Amino acid sequence: MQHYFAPEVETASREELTKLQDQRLVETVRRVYRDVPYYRKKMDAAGVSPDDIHGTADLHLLPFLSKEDLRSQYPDGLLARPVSDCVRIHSTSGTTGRRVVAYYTQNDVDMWEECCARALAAAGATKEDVVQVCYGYGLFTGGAGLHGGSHKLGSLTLPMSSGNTDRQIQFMTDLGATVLCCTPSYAAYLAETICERGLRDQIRLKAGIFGAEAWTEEMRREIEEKLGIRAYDIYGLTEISGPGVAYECSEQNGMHINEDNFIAEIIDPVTGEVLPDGEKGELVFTSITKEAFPLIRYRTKDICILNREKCACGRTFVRMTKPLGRSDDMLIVKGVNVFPSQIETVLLNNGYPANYQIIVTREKHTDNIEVQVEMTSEMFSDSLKEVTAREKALVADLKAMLGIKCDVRLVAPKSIERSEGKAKRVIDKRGLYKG
Ligand code: DLL
Repeated sequence: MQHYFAPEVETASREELTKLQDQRLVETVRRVYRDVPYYRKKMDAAGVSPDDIHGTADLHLLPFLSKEDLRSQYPDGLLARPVSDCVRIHSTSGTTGRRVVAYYTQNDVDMWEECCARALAAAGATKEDVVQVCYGYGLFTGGAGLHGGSHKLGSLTLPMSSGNTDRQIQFMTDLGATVLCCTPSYAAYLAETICERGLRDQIRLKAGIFGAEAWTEEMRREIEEKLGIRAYDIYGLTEISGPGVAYECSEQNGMHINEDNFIAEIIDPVTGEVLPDGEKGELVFTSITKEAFPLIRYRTKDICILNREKCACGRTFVRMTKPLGRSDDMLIVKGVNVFPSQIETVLLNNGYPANYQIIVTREKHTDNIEVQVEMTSEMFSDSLKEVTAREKALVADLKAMLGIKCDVRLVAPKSIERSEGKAKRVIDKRGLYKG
């Protein structure tokens, strides 16, 4: 049986959806032009006036917005409402200067939570369910988003946050959790631990909603088999609201984008040209209902394909594939967004040369990141004790910068292979992106 949270919009006709998007886009563009000087300047520079925008067909006239724009306006330069109208912030992982702060009014929180409620309902959840949320709570959007969605649905919510596997499993069994929300790598770890401890027949899970990082179909099958559940993907990003921008349905064949709130486009990441449905390119979102932090043509850097074919679940919202890669070099390690440039900054600040390599591996569902960096010839003559102390200091500085622990290996000068073209800084052995 299909569960919908908002069938009137989730199954609206294409004509109805386009009409709604046209009207909301026109209103949003007028509002940002009037209320956000940064948008006004950008639109003026591109020679576009709000009067040129009559609907989605005119979207391509508007300039793109990038993460660099957002960072340049840190923390509140893009606010379209006074701070006093806002009730919440969330923020991307990363360090000062790298962080993006997203503001929410109460209506923004309600819209976002409804998107998450739709995702839960699409995974079969109802008010009878017990939803265990083990995404992190706090600045990260995972915990708050699914928590709010579960409330909206009327399910019993277990606000576990991340970590403490023993307690997770105890609550899961004692309170009879039926829906699990966490990152796919943590789901795989929980599944393995539950099987190892012989607890499989004590859990009542029927579905899982896993996202925030790339995962493969093989991983889906493994989790589904080990836990005896159906595992659904969920996509989102802090800037656009958080999880629930798009969600999988019973067909498990692409994620439906909440088109009453977000307009999706696929562009060529190099030329910026809009590509037709079915072609692979960078996903771009325009929010059409957000009040505090509206984003116009925001470049996600996620490489995807859009599919507008009819879905057997009855939903008419366009579907996006899982992200098939990134058009920048951002890595997601242990659920945290990591830019190689952050690591380079720490190395250079500590007097190391820019000859380094970042090796990301996954063992038993846990990500590991190792930074190999060449010592200078002066450092190379240090005693073993001094080298160990240097490694320890780097581990601490990297942790402070990234928020996660990296292993550090100091290697001899000139031992990292030089490349004739672009240096290969990152070796990601996890094989997460397919396609
Ligand atoms: O990861 C929001 C989220 C929380 C989504 C919980 C799903 C569940 P950020 O930390 O801002 O927000 O990271 C956003 O994560 O641009 C993608 O590259 C990646 N990402 C998010 N969901 C998926 C997914 C949250 N299902 C960035 N598959 C995005 C692959 C994903 N990558």
